[in-house]
Amino acid sequence: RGGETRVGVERMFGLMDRFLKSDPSSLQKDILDHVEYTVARSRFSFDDFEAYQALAHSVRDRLIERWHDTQLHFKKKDPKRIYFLSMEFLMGRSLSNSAINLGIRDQYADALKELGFEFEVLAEQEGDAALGNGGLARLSACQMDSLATMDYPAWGCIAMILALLISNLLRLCEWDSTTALGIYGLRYQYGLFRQVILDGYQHEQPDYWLNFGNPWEIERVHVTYPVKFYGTVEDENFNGGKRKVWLPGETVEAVAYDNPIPGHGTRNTITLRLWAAKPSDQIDMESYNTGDYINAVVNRQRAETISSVLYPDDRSYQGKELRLKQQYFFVSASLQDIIRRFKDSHSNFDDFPEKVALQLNDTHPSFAIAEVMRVLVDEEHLDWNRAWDIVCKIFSFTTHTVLPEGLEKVPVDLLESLLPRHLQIIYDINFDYIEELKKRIGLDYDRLSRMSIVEDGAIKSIRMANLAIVCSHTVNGVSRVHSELLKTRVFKDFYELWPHKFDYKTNGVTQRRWIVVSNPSLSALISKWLGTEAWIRDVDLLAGLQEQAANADLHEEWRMVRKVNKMRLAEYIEAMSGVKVSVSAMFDVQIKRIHEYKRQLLNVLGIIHRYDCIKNMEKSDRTKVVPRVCIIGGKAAPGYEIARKIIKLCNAVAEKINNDPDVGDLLKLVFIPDYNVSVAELVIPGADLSQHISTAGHEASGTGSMKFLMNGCLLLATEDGSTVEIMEEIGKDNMFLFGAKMHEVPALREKGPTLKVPLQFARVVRMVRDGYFGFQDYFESLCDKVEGGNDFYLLGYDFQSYLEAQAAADKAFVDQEKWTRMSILSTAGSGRFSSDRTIEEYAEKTWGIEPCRCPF
Ligand code: H53
Repeated sequence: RGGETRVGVERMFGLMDRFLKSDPSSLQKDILDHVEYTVARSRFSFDDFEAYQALAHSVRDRLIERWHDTQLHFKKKDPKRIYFLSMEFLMGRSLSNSAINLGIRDQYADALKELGFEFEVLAEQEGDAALGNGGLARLSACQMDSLATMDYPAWGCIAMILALLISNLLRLCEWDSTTALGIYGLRYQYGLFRQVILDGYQHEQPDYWLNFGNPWEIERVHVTYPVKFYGTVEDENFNGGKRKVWLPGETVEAVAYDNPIPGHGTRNTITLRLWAAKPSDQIDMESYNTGDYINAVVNRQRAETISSVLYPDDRSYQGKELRLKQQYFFVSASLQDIIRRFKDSHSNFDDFPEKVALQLNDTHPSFAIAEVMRVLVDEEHLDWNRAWDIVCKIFSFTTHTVLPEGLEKVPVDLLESLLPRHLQIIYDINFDYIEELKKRIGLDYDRLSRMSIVEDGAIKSIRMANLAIVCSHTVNGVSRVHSELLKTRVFKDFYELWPHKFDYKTNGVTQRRWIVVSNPSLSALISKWLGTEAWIRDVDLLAGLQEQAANADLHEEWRMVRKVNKMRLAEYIEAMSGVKVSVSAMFDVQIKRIHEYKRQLLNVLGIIHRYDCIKNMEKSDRTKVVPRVCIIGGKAAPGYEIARKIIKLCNAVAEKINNDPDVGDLLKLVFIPDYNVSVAELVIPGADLSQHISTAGHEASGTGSMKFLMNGCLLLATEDGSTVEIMEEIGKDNMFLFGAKMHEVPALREKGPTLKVPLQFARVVRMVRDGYFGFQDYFESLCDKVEGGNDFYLLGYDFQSYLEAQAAADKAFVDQEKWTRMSILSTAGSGRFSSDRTIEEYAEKTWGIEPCRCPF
């Protein structure tokens, strides 16, 4: 057989072109072949969508080619493996990003032109992959781009047969699908809901994003694992003693879907492996034998619901069983994959901590801790202490929030029925840990109870963050101030006990997506003025623009690029909302999830104030007003009433202002529906000013600010999360800062109703209360939230300084030279906020991995 295989391999290898060609006619042929054989349309008759599908498959072929090479290289080198576990990824579209990272976007554009198609137009045909809610999910996507670009070893389970054959031929070591970094997630069938605005209210529609197929994923029918739930735990005799055995009641199959993620300027192409739930192969003979065939099939089918829908609330976890099932399903499948791979080349677990590191992206995958213990103790029969020692060496944990409702708690009742063995394990971990704790801190029962993994109370729960902290060697926040808050408030008790565990990694975003893909003309301008494209991989080079910040020629070109982006955005606004806006007005943008702490309401009340001022000023004075187009976008979690009301208020105010002839082009307000990654790619390059106005001490980081900064948009911001560090990079004078500082907030809150608020604030709230914008009853509770001592997020207190910051922005905008200089300095100072830097910090300080560049 060996001989036969060798001959076969040589024949096969002889037939293979080493690399697919990327000259225009090869690309054209490829695309047309895909039209004919993949999309199954005639090459003489296909529309834009079909052309997109063919194009995507042609790009995918090239991705797969590099992906194979990367995996073989990693296999040969066998470096340390880091596994990144995240329940959410917001990938957006893939076509442009992939073609640019592969370095063949322009070749495709030329090839398509001759066929009568525009690359850009086809790229628009792609829907967003929205397998996540907000900042955390988009951050994960940016981090993947950096991991690939910086050549960090990332795994993939490639077309194994071919890989085996090639590795035989090349006399590489045996292929065992060894991988070096795994990024795992869930393949939700329904992504984040689509937001439709009807009469100003948010309505949610399901996002069945797979309806039109997904050319970027590869289904791995042979990579499946059983995931078990429910059942009972029994004692069993073992080696003269007893041991626990879990007898699960339900089994669901996890199937892998691999998504190749290309780096930029490198052949390295890594894998995002997403799990989908499928009915298990195990047949419930009982039901079939009793003749209940239909019900048996229907019950099996229900398994798929586990991965069917993404939870649309990114911070309050209401102890829903399905959510818990998703978490465990994800964790169990990923760990089976990881452990199987490890065992393929190791006969025991001695080297596990040297070969495997597990990154918990927020608390969502924290059940991985209990699951590793369960597998090591119950299945691999390791002694408890040895298993615990391994667990403490492999986990690291990133927390993304300071909000108490963001810290997950899982009701014990629920866990007891769904994962009875895991509950026992968590109790056992907690018992040992509390005993140890008593030795360290004595019998301080208050503190012991605060630090316990198990929370006693009306609803007994497991505190997932405590579990993650106890078992991780490193716990990091996502900005410096966030980390300070963790140390001094949220996790103070833990920090005092284990100061060495805590550090911070300031978030970053990828300049490939947020400048190169979304703002190609700015990208070209930057390369021209820096004389190199090297900044795309080495973003610190952007600092070179500082020297040119006063150059009149650059100013002119910079303004031209910004104007064209604004025109593109203005067209979109008109198409979406029917509102015509003037591009000479200042485009003032706030796009993010709607949340009270992010204070979209402060923005709307500020707009009402501006409107009120215009209405009440002498006609002759109106010429002094700096025209504004205020743009707000974002989704509210479906059950979050106040957030929904903020959306409605925004639309009600827009309706009034946009139809008021007194105001004309001086003020417009637009609510952009269905905010997502693609919309952000359009809006951010066209923004002059962007708002990041959370109550200080509430935004762990905020990454939107970084995207605007890179694009030369000025920031109007409170000192919170990332904006503090942005201020340190570009200087206070290049931003419009306002508001209470983080350390002032608690004392201000104490004042309650005695806290002084400016008259203008009372006046604008009164306008809403009095029904000036209609819907008086509906808005009443919204107004109550910010008055009468209820103003938890300090809108009233910050209002005055907010208006002053807005006035400063107006003044600066009038001086276009000053504004352009500030804009250039913003881009020039954005280098620190690249996810390349963040990932390098994780790799060096937390994971201990090194780049592993594919040499081909
Ligand atoms: O994570 C972002 C931060 C942002 C924070 C956000 C986040 C979620 O998107 C979801 C859950 C959660 O606990 C935190 O709100 O400040 O920039 C990435 O770190």
